[in-house]
Amino acid sequence: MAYASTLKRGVLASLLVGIASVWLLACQVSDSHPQEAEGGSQALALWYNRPATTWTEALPVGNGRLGAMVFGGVDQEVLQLNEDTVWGGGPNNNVTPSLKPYIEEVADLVLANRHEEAQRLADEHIASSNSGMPYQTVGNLVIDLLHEGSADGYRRSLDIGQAISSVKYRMAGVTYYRETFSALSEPAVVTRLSADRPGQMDLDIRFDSPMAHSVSVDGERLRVDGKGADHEGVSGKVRFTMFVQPVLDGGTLESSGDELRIRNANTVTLYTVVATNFVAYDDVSADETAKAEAQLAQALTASYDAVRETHIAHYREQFDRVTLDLGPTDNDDRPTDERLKAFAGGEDPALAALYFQFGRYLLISSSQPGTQPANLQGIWNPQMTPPWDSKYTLNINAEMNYWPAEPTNLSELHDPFFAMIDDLSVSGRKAAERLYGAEGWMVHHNTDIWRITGQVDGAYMWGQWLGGAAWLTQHIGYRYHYTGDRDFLARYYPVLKEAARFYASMLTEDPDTGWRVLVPSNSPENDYLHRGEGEQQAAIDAGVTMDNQLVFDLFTLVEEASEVLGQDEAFADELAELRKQLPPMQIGQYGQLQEWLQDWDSPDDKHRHISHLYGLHPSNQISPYRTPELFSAVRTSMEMRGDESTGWSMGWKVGIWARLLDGNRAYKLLTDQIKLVDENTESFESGGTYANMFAAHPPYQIDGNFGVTAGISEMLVQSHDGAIHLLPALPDAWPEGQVSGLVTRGGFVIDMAWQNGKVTEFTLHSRLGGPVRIRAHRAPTASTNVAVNTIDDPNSGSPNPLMQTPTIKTPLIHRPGVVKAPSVAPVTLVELETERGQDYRFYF
Ligand code: FUC
Repeated sequence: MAYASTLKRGVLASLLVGIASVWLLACQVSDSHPQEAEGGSQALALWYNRPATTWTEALPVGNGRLGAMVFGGVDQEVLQLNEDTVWGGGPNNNVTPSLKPYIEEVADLVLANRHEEAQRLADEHIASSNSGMPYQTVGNLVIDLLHEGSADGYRRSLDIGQAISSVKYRMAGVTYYRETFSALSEPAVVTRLSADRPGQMDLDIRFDSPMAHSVSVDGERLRVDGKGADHEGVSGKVRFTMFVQPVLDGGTLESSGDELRIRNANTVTLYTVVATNFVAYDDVSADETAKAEAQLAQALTASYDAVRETHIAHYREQFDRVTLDLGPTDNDDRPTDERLKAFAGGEDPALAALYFQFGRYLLISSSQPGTQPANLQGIWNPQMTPPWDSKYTLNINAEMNYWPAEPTNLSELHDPFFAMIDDLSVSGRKAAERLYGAEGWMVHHNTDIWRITGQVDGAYMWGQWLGGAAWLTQHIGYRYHYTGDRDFLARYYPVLKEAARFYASMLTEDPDTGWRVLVPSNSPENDYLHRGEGEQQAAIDAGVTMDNQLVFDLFTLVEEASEVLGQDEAFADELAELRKQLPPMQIGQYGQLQEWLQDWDSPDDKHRHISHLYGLHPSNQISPYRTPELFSAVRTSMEMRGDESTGWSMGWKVGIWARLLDGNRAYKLLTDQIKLVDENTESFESGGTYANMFAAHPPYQIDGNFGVTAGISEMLVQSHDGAIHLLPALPDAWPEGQVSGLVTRGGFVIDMAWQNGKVTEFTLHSRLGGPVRIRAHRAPTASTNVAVNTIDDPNSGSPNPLMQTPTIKTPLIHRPGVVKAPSVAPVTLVELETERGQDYRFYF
């Protein structure tokens, strides 16, 4: 069946509604079996048989910096554009020194156990000059296609094997084909419109945006000049210039007002560039127009085919490092949104594999060396004030974005995150000194492109959190442990050291216990005293479990780095001494891991944050082999918290159940997250996935995608617990499969296949050499001539320096009777010595 093409002009919104209603009146098109852009693979495609009618149906493309959401209409194509430095406001830091006496008073009240008074005082007085600036859209490139007739055979797809989005349909005997990509090799979004008959391309090109902007025609190109908005008293300092340059094969190009008109062309290729005056978080002195000119010149030097080819090659060099096959699907002929709807009830392991790979696609598309790190929405945002300003929330969300980077073989995509940490280590000195009179650097629970470090959105349950620097710097450890890169460690050692100096100077003796604690802080973003609306709640505390775990990990990392680099022995000794005085983890009255210093957890608490479980994941302080009671306590806490929550929370829970070695429960969480929701879903904590596979908080938040990708890799291979653990949490739903290219600590790359839920063979590629331990259901046999020794004591410690596990304080168990012994599948531990660059093959 076909649907009529209508040619209407008007504002974007009415056109989108128009597309929707035409669609509803006259669908369905689907006579065609899906076909990919040439060279693509069906298994790696998202596809739909109708145009996008909402933003979360549109398909994202990006080169780390420049992003577009492609709607794929028949009468009208819309590319909603982003550039990762288009933010509101300008260089500033929201550190407000007048808060210092209040922070001190709140700390004293907490230590005197006057928590409610402390909270009241904090709520009244602790707020910064601003709560950060918003990430903003550039606007919409609108292409009106002036063909008339009925379209059939419509297909819109995103080929994540090649990073190309495409639209195809037939109208009046002509097949139209359109593709868009954000070139990884050039600084441009490239769109080509073509047909299988000459002279069919009649189109008008224009631009609209909610941002302050002007549009003009500059020679044969469209030019837009715009600026970032003023926000919360900070004036907008970002300026951007955008050019859209059409390149025609045949036909004519004319301008009319601020539009370009193309008639009778055979093909049209549009090169869209956007540049800003942003140089660094404290410098907006660049010439945006000169940058845009240079970008356009660069994009136009090669032919379309050459740009496309280099883009694909660049993309595949990163993407193809990991392949994943979790089993077949019967749903190949169903559009992606229908597969999402059916996932929980059906058998579609291939969709879980697609979800995993889509997370890698999104990281490649939103974070490349030299770009800004992926923010709350990666780089895709149509608004001027998106939810939470689409900033960087540091009490889980920003870190989660980078969980897949090292294990899924995309290490260099982690670079923008380190660059941000570097910036914060400078801007955060002001916060440490002026708010706490402390040494080193710190940041609270949020930052933005200007690298603000003060409290955001008030103290309440979030703003007064002290853990930002400690959590961020764990990533320096991950990078080092996965790559063994000592130069990197040396380069970032001062950042680590200065973060540790902040915490060392902040740790205060708790008068009740004598332990050294951080105060005032909170367990992100949960409260222990929750009363009815309008009444005083309380979240502020000292020595919360997550803070203790974070400081423990940071000090441990600095001690390790100091030893590896042979410097600062005295400082490392000082940290080791302080580390011993941190509170131990505690197992409370229900057998749960205590979230706070006091046993305040409630079995009714279903809060989305599970911060105290950081000790199990992403940290490695808790283990079934080394700390069985704590391992069991985490399980109890997870049972208490329940499953369904926000997208990112469920992504985290997939990883936690994987670390709890429970594959079926991890899979259950996947089914909670891989379920179709739409833009009208209002429930704040229900998770789910939009038609375009963006994760829903709701609303859209990219961390849910990255959390699930990291979680699936944790289900297949783990390496945090002194050994490479093969298939630690495989669900019954994936009895057969194979994966290649997953990376572990120690710089090992794993290719593996399994059948009947058990590994049948694997190859270990040793990038760095050195000893390694492997944990599997039984001892493997080596095809290569190498000695493999069975290790009897699972707690004897890894011989590989990059796979060390910490020795933590003995936990306090308040009611030993309620702590259950964990039940975990028996495993065999073997050890071998590897040589740098060699492959080792094994079978069972
Ligand atoms: C934290 C979370 C919210 C949301 C926001 C961006 O504040 O508690 O759920 O993800 O970050």
